[in-house]
Amino acid sequence: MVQAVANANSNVALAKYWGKRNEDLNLPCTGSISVTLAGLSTTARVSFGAGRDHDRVVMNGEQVAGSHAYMVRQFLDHVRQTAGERTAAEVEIHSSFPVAAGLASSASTFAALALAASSALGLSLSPRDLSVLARRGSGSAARSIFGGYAEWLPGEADDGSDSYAVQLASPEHWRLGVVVAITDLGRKRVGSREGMAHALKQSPFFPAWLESHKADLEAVRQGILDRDLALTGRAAERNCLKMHAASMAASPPLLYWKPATLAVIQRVLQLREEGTEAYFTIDAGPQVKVICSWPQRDAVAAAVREVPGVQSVLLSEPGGAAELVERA
Ligand code: 2P0
Repeated sequence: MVQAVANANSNVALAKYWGKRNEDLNLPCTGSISVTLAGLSTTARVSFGAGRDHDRVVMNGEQVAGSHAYMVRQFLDHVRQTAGERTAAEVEIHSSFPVAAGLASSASTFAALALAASSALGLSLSPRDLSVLARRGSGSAARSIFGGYAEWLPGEADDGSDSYAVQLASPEHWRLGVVVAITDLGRKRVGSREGMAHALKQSPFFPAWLESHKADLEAVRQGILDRDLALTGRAAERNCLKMHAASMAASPPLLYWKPATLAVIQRVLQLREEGTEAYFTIDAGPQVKVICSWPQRDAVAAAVREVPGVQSVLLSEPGGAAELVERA
């Protein structure tokens, strides 16, 4: 039997991935840029050759079936094919934060799985190849291979060989404060995969989302390189609102927000009027991530915690790359 354990952090996109040009290979319509989130991590243990007939997938202590298990099995098939392996796997996944609630659990899960499964099978992949592999599991996982700030280059090749993430800047380059406001812990009704496909096909605003994305991406990249919070934050907010506007305008509509999501947005805007530089972003769920300067992180967290409907607040900052914890 061979096994490996790896750990990867989640990430939050400041210029977002929303829409694919190839659904089978998770090839995006646009580039995207994210911050890898310290402390919001997933550990994956993968063992091959333990004499099982079928892959067994356990997430946070419970055996999973349905679409989650299917995605993991499909991913394992791809890794097995690459490594010339035939045996079934036992997979244990553990996340330190609520899964399927818009906190990018698929990003940290597939980044950790890519590293654990490829290491267990003796594939010694470069970070770039690991990013290509992680992308096959879930697009946003391509970025979670790297620590700090990562940019996923969309690529042009039909086989996806040039669609991977690169590190834009290390965690030490800019110690950003990241405050995560949890407004609802229920499982979301429409996952990202379905949601972005629906927006692409059914939203009259989707072409506008694509056309205006590049300017946001460039502003976010420059903002990060210059450690310019206003440039980064304003572009991230614009980009987030456009992604959600395009989704809301789809038919039938796709609305990820809860009342408390909007209440946190309003509080962040008010914080800025009061002189505290803080900016929001929201992924495919109701939680709000607020970025701010490191020294203001506690004050921003305290303000957000008091917003009616906020259940809890997590504190994060730019975190490290995916890591191999053990190989046997
Ligand atoms: C992002 N999201 O850039 C965007 C913003 C959600 C909103 O990437 O189908 O779970 O597995 O490639 O990566 C979430 O989408 O989708 C996501 P798949 P994924 O972070």
